[in-house]
Amino acid sequence: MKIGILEILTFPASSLSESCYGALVSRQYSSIMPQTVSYWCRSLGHEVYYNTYWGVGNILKKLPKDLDFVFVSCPTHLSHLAYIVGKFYKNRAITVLGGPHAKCYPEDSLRFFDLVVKRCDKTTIQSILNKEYAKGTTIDTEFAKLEFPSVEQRFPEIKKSFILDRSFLSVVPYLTSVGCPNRCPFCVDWNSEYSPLSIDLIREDFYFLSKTIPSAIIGFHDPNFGTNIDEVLDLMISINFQNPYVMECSLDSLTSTVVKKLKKTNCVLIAPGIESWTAYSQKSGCDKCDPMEKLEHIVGVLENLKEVTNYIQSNFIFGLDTDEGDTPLRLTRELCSRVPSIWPNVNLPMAFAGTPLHKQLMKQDRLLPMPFSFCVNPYLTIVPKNYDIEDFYLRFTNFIAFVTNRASLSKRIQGRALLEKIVHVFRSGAMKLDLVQMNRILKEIRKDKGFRRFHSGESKILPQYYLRKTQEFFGQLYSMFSPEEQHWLLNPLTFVDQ
Ligand code: B12
Ligand code: SF4
Repeated sequence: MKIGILEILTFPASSLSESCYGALVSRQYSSIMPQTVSYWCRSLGHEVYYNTYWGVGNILKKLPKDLDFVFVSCPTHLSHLAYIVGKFYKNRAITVLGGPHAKCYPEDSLRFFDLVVKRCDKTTIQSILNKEYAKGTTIDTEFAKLEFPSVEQRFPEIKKSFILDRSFLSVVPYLTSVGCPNRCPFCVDWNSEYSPLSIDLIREDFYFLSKTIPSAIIGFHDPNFGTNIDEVLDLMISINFQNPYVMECSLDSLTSTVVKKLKKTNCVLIAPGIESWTAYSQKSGCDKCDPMEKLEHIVGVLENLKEVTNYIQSNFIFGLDTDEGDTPLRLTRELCSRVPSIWPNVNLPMAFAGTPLHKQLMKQDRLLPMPFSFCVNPYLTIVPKNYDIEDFYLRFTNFIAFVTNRASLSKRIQGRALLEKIVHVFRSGAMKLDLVQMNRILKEIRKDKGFRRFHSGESKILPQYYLRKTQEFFGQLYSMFSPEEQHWLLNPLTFVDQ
């Protein structure tokens, strides 16, 4: 059979700089599961077309037209693009949606796809191809242990993200574990079992990577890499694994022993999750600290990390129920002044269905009825507990203006290698586009009372601004949808705890 697999990685680019960003950066966001599904289908003897969409070109031309099955994967904010693909192939192939959006919103996804997959293994995919599931089914397979193909086996898929056919600067998505022992209420993995993958297989993959593509960057996609970090670093050191790599982990896993080991490897970017100044302090290894003590502790850890890598991104969330007044962003700003080389990545809280946060906000009637495309920065889809909407956006806008201003940028790139400078300039530019959006939102807040009432939860009527923006997200393709489908897009099933 002919099978297509498409992973959607970003919005369509609307300018040359966005196209360049897509080609160089977003293209490297590809994840392991679509590549794995592609390999499984190949190994079952099918003719497989795997591709990713990184914002350039016509999304409907990324796969052949005449397929028997189409598998699509996307995060929630890009689900409208997946729905376009689902609709396009509706009567041409059996359409299947998997990935983060499918996992959180299967009922809504079934409006546009024949089958939706929450969890799966190779046997599930085989059953789908054998047409064992009726159209309209949500598939959720409990499995004992997920087995992934080796890097060598999924190499044809990995090569798709190579730039100009070269591995230099391309990222190979990699997992050393699945699940997480922590229980953060905003995370889709809050109730998953932690399970490390076989160290022997990891060793074989590392040998293959260093022999075949030694300059490719390894992107560790483990939900919580910190749990496994000691063992993986020991392995890297013992076999002298020198591929560059990027990793995300909670700050508490960066103990002095781990930092010593990190120094012996080729870590080019590290992104510790700090999340908040007043909550999740155990994740920063600072359980009983007050915010000022936490700041000192974090400055200490980040200073040490500077000896490991030049590129440190610290991850925060702004707008949690524990956030109040100017403390959160003032302290983040203070952190940037103390360690000016860091990139502070501040996300707004998102309550994805299936998480305890979603359940809590649904109960408190604090989830805003917004189309899925807004489930990403700089949009706010929840009613914050301690901020009025104008106050919230004013603080956030000032902060982003500070992060992207010339002075902050020049301090951040001082003494850095050319490539690091380019990446920072690109990221600042992309963030400035968010700033433009945030200023427009502020303008709407000030001129439209309905906008304010919507954000305080008093009105359920979607403001005109968001309506126009939704149509903009779809572009000309909006007219592909019938009036009923357009109604679905504007009123997604976000409130069912699925
Ligand atoms: C690695 C990762 C990334 C990487 C790689 C991105 C990517 N494309 O996966 C990077 C750092 C680039 C990234 C970026 C972002 N991420 Co991210 N990321 C993760 C993370 C930590 C792990 C995902 C993973 O690979 N897990 C391992 C696999 C094996 O498990 P799994 O995903 O549960 O998959 C199972 C099933 O879902 C299914 N499946 C998965 N994919 C597919 C595909 C098909 C075709 C099929 C049939 C089945 C299937 O099979 C698996 C086994 O059952 C998750 C958090 C988490 N703890 O899961 C967030 C997560 C996926 N990210 C999230 C978000 C919001 C983002 C960003 C928007 C953040 C931001 N503010 O910019 C960007 C979006 C980038 C993009 N275009 O995709 C959300 C998505 C929620 C949602 N509903 O959309 C998550 C869930 C975090 C959260 N908030 O809880 N992320
Ligand atoms: S530590 Fe990370 S992966 Fe684990 S539950 Fe918290 S946010 Fe999710």
